[in-house]
Amino acid sequence: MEGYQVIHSKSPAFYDRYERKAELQQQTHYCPGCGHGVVHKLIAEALTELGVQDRTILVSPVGCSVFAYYYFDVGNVQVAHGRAPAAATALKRAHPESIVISYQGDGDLAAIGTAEIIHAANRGENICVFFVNNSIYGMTGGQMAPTTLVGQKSTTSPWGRRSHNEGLPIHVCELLAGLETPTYLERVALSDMKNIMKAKKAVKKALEIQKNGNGFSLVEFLSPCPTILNMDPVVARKWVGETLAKAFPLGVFRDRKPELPVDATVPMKTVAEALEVAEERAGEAVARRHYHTRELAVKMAGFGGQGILLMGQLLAEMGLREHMEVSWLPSYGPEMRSGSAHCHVILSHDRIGSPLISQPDVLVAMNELSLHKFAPTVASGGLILYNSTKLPEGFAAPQARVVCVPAAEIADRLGAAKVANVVMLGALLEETECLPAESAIAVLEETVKNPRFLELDRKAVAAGRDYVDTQVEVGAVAQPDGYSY
Ligand SMILES: Cc1ncc(C[n+]2csc(CCOP(=O)(O)OP(=O)(O)O)c2C)c(N)n1
Ligand code: SF4
Repeated sequence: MEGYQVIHSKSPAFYDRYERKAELQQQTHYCPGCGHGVVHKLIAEALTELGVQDRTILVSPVGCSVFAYYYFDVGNVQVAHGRAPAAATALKRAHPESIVISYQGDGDLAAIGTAEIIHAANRGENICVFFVNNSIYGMTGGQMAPTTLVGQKSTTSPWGRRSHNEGLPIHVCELLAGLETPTYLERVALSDMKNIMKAKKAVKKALEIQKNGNGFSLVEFLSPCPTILNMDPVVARKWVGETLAKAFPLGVFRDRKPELPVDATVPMKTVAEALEVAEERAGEAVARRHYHTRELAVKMAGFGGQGILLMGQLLAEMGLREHMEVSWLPSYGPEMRSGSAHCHVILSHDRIGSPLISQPDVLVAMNELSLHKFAPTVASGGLILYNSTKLPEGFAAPQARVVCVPAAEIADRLGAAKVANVVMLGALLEETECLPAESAIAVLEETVKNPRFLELDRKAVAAGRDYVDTQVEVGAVAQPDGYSY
């Protein structure tokens, strides 16, 4: 802009736009005067200054800051209420080179997540926890938090917190300072510029500790929540400095690297070593087979009792036999029979990020309900296998190839309606060529102990493959009135 010089600009650790709200892309979702925005800014600036944005993973909580992932241009994971330190532990251990941040409110960290924070700190996990203490549950409308002050009113303590009934406020830094393992614990306040600058130093220091592999840090920010406290933003900031900081003294509660004895009598082993499968696995890696896809995400759905979950397990077992990474995630309703059941199976040559599939490459729909429900979610260019001779009238899934396989009818002809799932598995193998059919037979031989059922399952796999081979032309797409070639 002419006549102006930009001396301060947005940190590159933030996205340019807040994508969630088309109409408010330059505005955060936080209330005016909220401390979360300030903490975000301090973290973003520190990430840039330390040059670690590219390898940072931010774990967002449940609470007003649940949408932190809309702002930070880093790896983002959002987790269930209170579980952020546990998720951060897993992320850091799986990716030791990354910088992992657990971002949490006081309801999240000090109420439902009490166990997670204490144990993560006690294990001395090499993570940073940024803990926003605004003395109240913000997002849910102002219930009492473990940090609510004695006498402070909330929707669940309308007469004010009473120590004899609700207990005294929990001082997280002091509590964690009772443990041997944390490296750095500091409480700061977002009450004025001087304290905000101290808060910035604390954020940077915590990140540096992690960067240098020096263990667990937690920075607690006393933070204004003008909306719930029903205060003007300026008054809320003042209240933080004058009232909240009196009950929660500011300062450093721990600043030293713990010297932990290493028990040399207990050797460190990987899970594979402990299970004595390490060598075998190493050999297997060389024998790894490569199919035409790097990853195949399959959703299988139908009624309970149709063997949907078993079909998924068999496919996952087959993947394991072929030395692939696999995941199997079941989902079923409360009814044992006739309720809906579905499962997600991923076969991959790389590590699997999440077992949850939102856009399957392949949908196996064993009934009409599942076809209608899940077909729109199938990825463009994906495949739908439908258990019928033809599609329901009016059904269309233009983005995918739809192939009808009358698995139930074929199973009936084989003399056992319940092997329809195995027929469909055979059809899936043939249509996708994702895994060799011998692998299915090997898995069935291991799983099915009764020779009569095993024979039936063999026939079912063969019949499913045969149907696709002989009845479905290459490139066929099913239409409501049958096949169009
Ligand atoms: C398991 C579970 N219990 C309860 C809730 C409801 N809930 C959502 S946010 C929240 C409190 C958030 O307060 P806080 O952590 O202090 O964060 P703030 O909103 O003040 O930033 C609660 C209780 C939930 N989402 N999940
Ligand atoms: S309710 Fe409070 S914590 Fe939540 S966004 Fe508004 S000011 Fe911030």
